[in-house]
Amino acid sequence: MSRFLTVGAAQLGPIERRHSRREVVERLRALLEQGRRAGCELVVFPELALTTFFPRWWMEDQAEIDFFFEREMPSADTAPLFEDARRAGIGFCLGYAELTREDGRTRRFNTAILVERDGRIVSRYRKIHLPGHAGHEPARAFQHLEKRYFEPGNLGFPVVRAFGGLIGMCICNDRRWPETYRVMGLQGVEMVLLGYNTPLHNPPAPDHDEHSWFHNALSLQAGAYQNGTWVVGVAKGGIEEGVPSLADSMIVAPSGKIVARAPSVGDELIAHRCDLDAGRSYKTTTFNFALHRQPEQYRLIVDRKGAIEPP
Ligand code: ING
Repeated sequence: MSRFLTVGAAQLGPIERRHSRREVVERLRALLEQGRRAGCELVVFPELALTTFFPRWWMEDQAEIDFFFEREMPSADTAPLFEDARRAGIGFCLGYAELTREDGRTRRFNTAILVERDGRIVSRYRKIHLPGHAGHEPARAFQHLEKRYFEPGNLGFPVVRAFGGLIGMCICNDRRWPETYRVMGLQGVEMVLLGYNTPLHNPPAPDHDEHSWFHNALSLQAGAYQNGTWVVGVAKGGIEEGVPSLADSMIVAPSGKIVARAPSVGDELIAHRCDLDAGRSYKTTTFNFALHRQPEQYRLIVDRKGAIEPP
């Protein structure tokens, strides 16, 4: 008896700096309603889905920076989304900038939460791979200051039992690193949920720009196939505060096949009825980790941070 989970990828178009949390939450509620009508049990929103992608700007005033962070979740502004979801019996994944107090100090993370159909937050993930730079680089057309505004995540890559399966999360740049999927694969993950804000121009490597769509799909499809898991990638796309950003949200099967893909660059829901057992034939044969992997030969992956070439 297969376990099916109908999941929706709720792609967002641009969020401008002037858009209030309340205005954005109304867009999220509209996408959730589209998900309800499509029969979704789980709706996935993008990375930093409550605000514009503020790491594109150099800011020095901490109060100005902290404007973009949430101190509580749900908050007064996001409570209506939680209420709609609970009332509809739909779960969701939401990316946002998290400001919290831990170990006696203020911490700031690029965070995603997983909310079950009864409204409970059942998992939290904090982005581990922070791309970009920490210092002001005015020569760039726009900044990418995630290393300045966030700490690297301190929760690992958790996989939880939810929605009748094994669900994991990651965020944006994480999707480009095979370690991300493998750590979750080693926990038996059946569906990886991730949001992204990806500029179509990468100032340090403009020659990569034309490959943006290919690199996105390649990363999601490889992660799915090599770990026998579903991968749901959800964009905040379009031209946001003057920065053209990749859309191309998609749902990828454990075979690596793309089964749903957003044709627009705006607010749009795509959905698919996912068979959570579809990864089994990969996990029990080609990617039977227990049978085939040789971890003692992989030491460098954990012990070494940067590449060291032979003499
Ligand atoms: N954004 C980008 C991403 O990894 C980036 C950073 C852009 C990396 C272009 C490489 C090329 O999709 C975030 N938010 O991680």
